[in-house]
Amino acid sequence: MPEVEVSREGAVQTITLNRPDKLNAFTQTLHAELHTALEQARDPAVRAVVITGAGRGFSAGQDLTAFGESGDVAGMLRATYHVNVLAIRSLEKPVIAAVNGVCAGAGLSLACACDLRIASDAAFFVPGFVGIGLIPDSGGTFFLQRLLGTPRAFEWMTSNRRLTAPEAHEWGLVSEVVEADAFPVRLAERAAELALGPTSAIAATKRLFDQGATATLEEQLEREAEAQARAARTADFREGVAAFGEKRPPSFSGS
Ligand code: T3D
Repeated sequence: MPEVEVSREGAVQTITLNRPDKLNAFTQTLHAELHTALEQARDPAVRAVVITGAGRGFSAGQDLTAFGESGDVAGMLRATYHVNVLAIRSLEKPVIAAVNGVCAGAGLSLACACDLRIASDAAFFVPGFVGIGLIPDSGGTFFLQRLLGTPRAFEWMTSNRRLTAPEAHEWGLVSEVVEADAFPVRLAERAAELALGPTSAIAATKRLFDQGATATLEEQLEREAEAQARAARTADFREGVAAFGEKRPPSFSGS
């Protein structure tokens, strides 16, 4: 059985982590298959990506039965988690973490690497790392600090407190909480909505926010000016303005 399943509905590619018996904990195979799936998502025909989990988990992080097998923890992180986190950030389209269930350790880091998080009300979030004497890796310290602010992120990551989906929403960790029964439908709706958007402008927005995290105002103003000049040359911009003038919804092609 594949440890990652990939499906496509229109312009939306869904990547499902598929080790439900182990709450989709990461193995070398899962990392490799996730990487292949993220490579497939580079196809320009894909305009939104959803990452979710099979069964009652999103992901419980590293499979602890296979932890540090090679003895080279840093090397393993670089070769697996880092590659996939960077692949998500470099995808020129929105990536949604559809947090269907428990989300812990590096599973939490992976969800935070995505552009937005939508949670089922059955989901909960657990730092995991501190529970076994580790630090939040795979971008955990980077993304959580930005999403939650240092005091809250630090307090949470050092407490191993279990956060419910409504609490995660209140904290701004997830943008939406949906009743478990309605989750697949709402998710498909939100992903389709994003896939119908002006994909290249959305990709540029994603890149600018990433760059903005460490830029000066002057640098960021310059990047925005250049990106806007490119956006103003796209077919989607022409279509957006035409649709506005004709008082109809725009039909964006993503180009
Ligand atoms: O070198 C490196 O690898 C460094 C990288 C580190 C990255 C990390 O992610 S470190 C953090 C690893 N994750 C954890 O520490 C979380 C461990 N899991 C838990 O604390 C709990 O399972 C949860 C809070 C996530 C969920 O609790 P609960 O009660 O809902 O489920 P459960 O009964 O504990 O788990 C269900 C099954 O999944 C169970 O298997 P079994 O007994 O039915 O055969 C459990 O052992 C398995 N499972 C859960 N998490 C993991 C796991 N198996 C392997 N690895 C796991 N991480």
